[in-house]
Amino acid sequence: MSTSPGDTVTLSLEEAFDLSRNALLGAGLSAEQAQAVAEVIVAGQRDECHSHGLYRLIGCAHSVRTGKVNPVANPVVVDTAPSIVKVDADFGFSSFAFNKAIPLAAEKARQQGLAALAINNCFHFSALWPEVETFAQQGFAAIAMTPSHSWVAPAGGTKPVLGTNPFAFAWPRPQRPPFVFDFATSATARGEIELHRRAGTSLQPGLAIDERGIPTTNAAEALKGAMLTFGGHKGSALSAMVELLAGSLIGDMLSLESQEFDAGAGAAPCHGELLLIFDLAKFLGGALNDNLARAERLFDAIVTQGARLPSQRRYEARQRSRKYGVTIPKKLYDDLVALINDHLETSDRAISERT
Ligand code: NDP
Ligand code: PYC
Repeated sequence: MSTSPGDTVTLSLEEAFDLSRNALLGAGLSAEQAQAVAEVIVAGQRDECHSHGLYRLIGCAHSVRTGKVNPVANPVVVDTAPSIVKVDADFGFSSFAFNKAIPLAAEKARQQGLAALAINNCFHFSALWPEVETFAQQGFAAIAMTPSHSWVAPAGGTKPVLGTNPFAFAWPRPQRPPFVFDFATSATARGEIELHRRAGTSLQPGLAIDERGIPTTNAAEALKGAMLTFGGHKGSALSAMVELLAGSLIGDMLSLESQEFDAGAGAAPCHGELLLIFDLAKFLGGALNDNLARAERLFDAIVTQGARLPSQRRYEARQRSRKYGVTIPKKLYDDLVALINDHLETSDRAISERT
């Protein structure tokens, strides 16, 4: 670990993982769940997706402390239909349940050509790209989507109804990392606004309105008011689709219901997630390689004019982080150490009260 005069701390990926795992174990998560959650958080920080990196540990610990998250969740994978897998996350964090369901979902996609994986009853705080990327690394194309809490006003409205509802896609590429995009259907992720609030910086215009429905660039006001969708009515409709497919279709909570279930506790959203996994070989048979090559033509036509592919920044950040470690604000590092120390003090006190 090293500190710099610029008030930042640099950690190796191993140190970042140990810090995360210790914070999660200290919060009371089982070893298996802490492992799965630490992995997704460190992956976010490693790829410089700051809104879903180490800062999320604070929210995870809080979510466990509220008593809502099941710290010893035991996800159960259910073979629901020839092309449908469901996993009941047992009110633990989604990543743990997702990991358990990967093998059956991949097997079904290979058999049927297309498989749906529904995660139910999960607390969800993470980025979706690690999940679609996992499937693309096995040669599949994949889509993922999930609701959140009702923080976002529909286009033309001022009251929060929709979640920030991310949508992610991955496409496998021969001898290259997959093509991946992953974004909220709100104009930005709520995590970005929370990072602005922590840093005391202003938002770009067009992201949110305050409680009176007036546009604001003040992060605290935006968090109290409503976020806006990206692309106006287009983001609004996509967001509603996410509510329907990753909520109603899989028998789980809408963002509105997740917010009600939270009842002011401030825990991570609790709902479901839907993934669709496509087996290219099953779709294309002997034409697989030709069509992968046609896809490469598309990517070439994008990058040769100077545009970049989504995920390119992330892959570059990944290389950097592997070499130099990850850099976070010193305030965040101090908050995380304080989180671990608080847990240690609480458990010391509990032991001395018992003896
Ligand atoms: P952004 O608006 O930053 O968009 C991210 C996507 O767009 C990435 O795939 C990114 O690639 C790509 N991108 C950005 N700029 C360009 C460009 N100039 N050219 C091409 N591609 C570009 O993300 P959001 O703030 O909307 O979301 C951030 C994260 O928050 C997501 O990972 C999402 O899953 C997560 N999230 C999770 C929620 C949950 O409920 N679990 C809710 C909402 C969001 P690259 O990464 O390479 O820059
Ligand atoms: O950043 O919008 C967000 C978010 C919601 C749940 C997890 N991340």
